[in-house]
Amino acid sequence: MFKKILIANRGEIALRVIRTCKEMGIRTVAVYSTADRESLHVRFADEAVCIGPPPSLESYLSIPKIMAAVEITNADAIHPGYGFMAENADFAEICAEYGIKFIGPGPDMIRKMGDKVTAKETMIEAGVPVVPGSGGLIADIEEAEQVAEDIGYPVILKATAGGGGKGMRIVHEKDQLEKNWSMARQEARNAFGNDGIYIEKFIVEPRHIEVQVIGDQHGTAAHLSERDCSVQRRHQKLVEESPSPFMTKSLREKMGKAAVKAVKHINYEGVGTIEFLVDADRNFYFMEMNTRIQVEHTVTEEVIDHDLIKEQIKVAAGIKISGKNFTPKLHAIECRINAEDPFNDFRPSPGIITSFHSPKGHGVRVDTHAYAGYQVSPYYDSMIAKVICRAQTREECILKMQRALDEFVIEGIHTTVPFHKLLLQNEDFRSGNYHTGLMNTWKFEKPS
Ligand code: MV4
Repeated sequence: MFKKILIANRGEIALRVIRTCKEMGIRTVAVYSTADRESLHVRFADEAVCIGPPPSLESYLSIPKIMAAVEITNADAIHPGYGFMAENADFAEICAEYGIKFIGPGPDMIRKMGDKVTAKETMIEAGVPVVPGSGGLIADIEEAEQVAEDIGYPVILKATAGGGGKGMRIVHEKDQLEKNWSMARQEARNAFGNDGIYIEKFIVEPRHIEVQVIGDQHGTAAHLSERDCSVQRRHQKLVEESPSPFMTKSLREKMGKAAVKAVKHINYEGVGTIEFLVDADRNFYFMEMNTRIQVEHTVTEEVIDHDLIKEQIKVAAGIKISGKNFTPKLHAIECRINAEDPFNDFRPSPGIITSFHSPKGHGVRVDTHAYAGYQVSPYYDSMIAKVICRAQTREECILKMQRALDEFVIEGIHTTVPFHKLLLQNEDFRSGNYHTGLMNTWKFEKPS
């Protein structure tokens, strides 16, 4: 087992990883920018190294600075958390060159899944259903027209280097294709330095349902059931839950099997997520694979009652997964609390938290690095807390979340707490009858 893990991250996830390391008897190293001097991850780690000024490019995204921190502290592994270095194949490669274990899959796997066309081709090989489409990169507008004609409109143009919604264009009819084709290429070239585009049939009002997976270094793979992440706004998830209210026993079996087949086919090592689009008829299609621990892993932890960071570290250390019971027992919902004003287009609201009281009690978990007096920096992600509730049923879970959010006091900045209170009263959410279009059509207002 590792003796010392450097956590190349900040905020709640850095704290989350430190907690598990402590329980496993592993020493921890925090890295921090000058904006995070007063952060809890710095205080709770055994050692802490300042790696630069507030901008991420000069601190949390600087490979030389992180590797220098590894060197001076003698850490034998790096936990990347999510975001920042988590899906940076070059970083994983440099770790390997230095003999430092990157806690996650190898650089080749990160690259393979990071290129969406390659990922899709790999899933076709594995026998996992994918959205009908071009099956590869489109060379020119003539080919785009041919493919769109064959699969039928509406179609969606996606950048192979994209993901998470970046560089996508929906095309409803033939005479809009040429314009969108050149726009998609241009956008992809500017954003990723790679203008490779592929085409898919556009699935109308899909659900985003993802399956948590784990694979060890000995070829054993398991799925840890699903999460419904359909409540999103501009590709930012707001709420996640498990089980999905749209799930049936048979669909769970089919999606779980497909996810395990995918993991086994690629010989995946680590925790990961297979993202699916699910249409109204419960057809499911592979969308992307995330090769990292995700923000919403906590939802799965609550329903299966296992520490996923612990499983992730064990697998990275070469320990076999075996005999684990990963069946979901409860219902869990996570509300992401962001320092944003939900009544002002979710505008970021950095500043000092003057008062902070987090909810407590049975079935309530709050993962946060915030406290009274904490300064929310404008330099980083606006998520300041995750409230995760668990209960026997979805109905009880919603009631518990409402109670928890009513207890949450955060003063000095705007937060998304009032948004979540309204969402929990929304009829489509309450009935479980929602899809990824919810946030486009639902107009909510500030309560007076
Ligand atoms: C789609 C789609 C419909 N049809 N692909 C958005 C994020 C990126 N991972 C892929 N996305 C989508 N791909 C086809 N063929 C609809 C979306 C989509 C979406 C997906 C999941 C969650 C929220 C979404 C919001 C808008 C569009």
